[in-house]
Amino acid sequence: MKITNAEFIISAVGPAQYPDDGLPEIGLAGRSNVGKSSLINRLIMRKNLARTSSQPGKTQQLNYYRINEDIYFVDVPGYGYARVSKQQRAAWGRMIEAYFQDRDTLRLVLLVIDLRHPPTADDCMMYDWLTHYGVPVCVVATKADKISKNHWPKHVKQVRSTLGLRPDIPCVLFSAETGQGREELWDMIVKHARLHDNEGPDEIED
Ligand SMILES: Nc1nc2c(ncn2[C@@H]2O[C@H](COP(=O)(O)OP(=O)(O)OP(=O)(O)O)[C@@H](O)[C@H]2O)c(=O)[nH]1
Ligand SMILES: [Mg+2]
Repeated sequence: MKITNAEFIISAVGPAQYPDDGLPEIGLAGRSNVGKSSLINRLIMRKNLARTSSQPGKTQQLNYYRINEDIYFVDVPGYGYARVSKQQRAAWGRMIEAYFQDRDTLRLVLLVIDLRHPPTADDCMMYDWLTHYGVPVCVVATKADKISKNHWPKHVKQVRSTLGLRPDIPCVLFSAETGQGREELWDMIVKHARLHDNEGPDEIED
């Protein structure tokens, strides 16, 4: 994928602030600090467009990035961070539920998991929830650079079995550090975003 343009659009706290131009969206879900923002930066080859932090739990809004005037990446606040209040957690839950459940332009959710460790109970809950609502999911097992290559298959197997991944749900190995998995992920994204394009009502072919 050739990136000609990538820009930050808005930090949205609710539906009223979501863009209304109908472009397809790819959502990023995953534990706090797992590497969602780093993944976006690597996909679009920008060092720091999506804000990354060493302070987990900092992303509290839905951050919209528009790529090539074609598609949005939506960086969703991470879950499972212990040091947030009950009220914050409840507000987070309402916000992401409203987004994942009701957003018509959402084409695919990249569920980002740390390849090094078995998925947490929160990861499993998120996977179950997304599939329950029929949201197309691609699991991305990131930080692959942190473990040696010969251990990858064992870890991928663990991710698949702990989440109880359906065979038709892909699990892509990724590293924001090395760029591994970038092409595979773009193929997935293009496929899902184009599905919508091809079905769009005003698609005229000659
Ligand atoms: N080695 C390595 N480090 C990574 C990778 N991806 C992310 N990191 C590091 O992990 C930390 C968290 O990354 P972020 O991208 O900010 O994580 P996040 O999921 O966006 O975090 P929140 O916004 O708090 O939910 C940073 O220090 C990154 O540099 C990776 O593929 N390999
Ligand atoms: Mg982030």
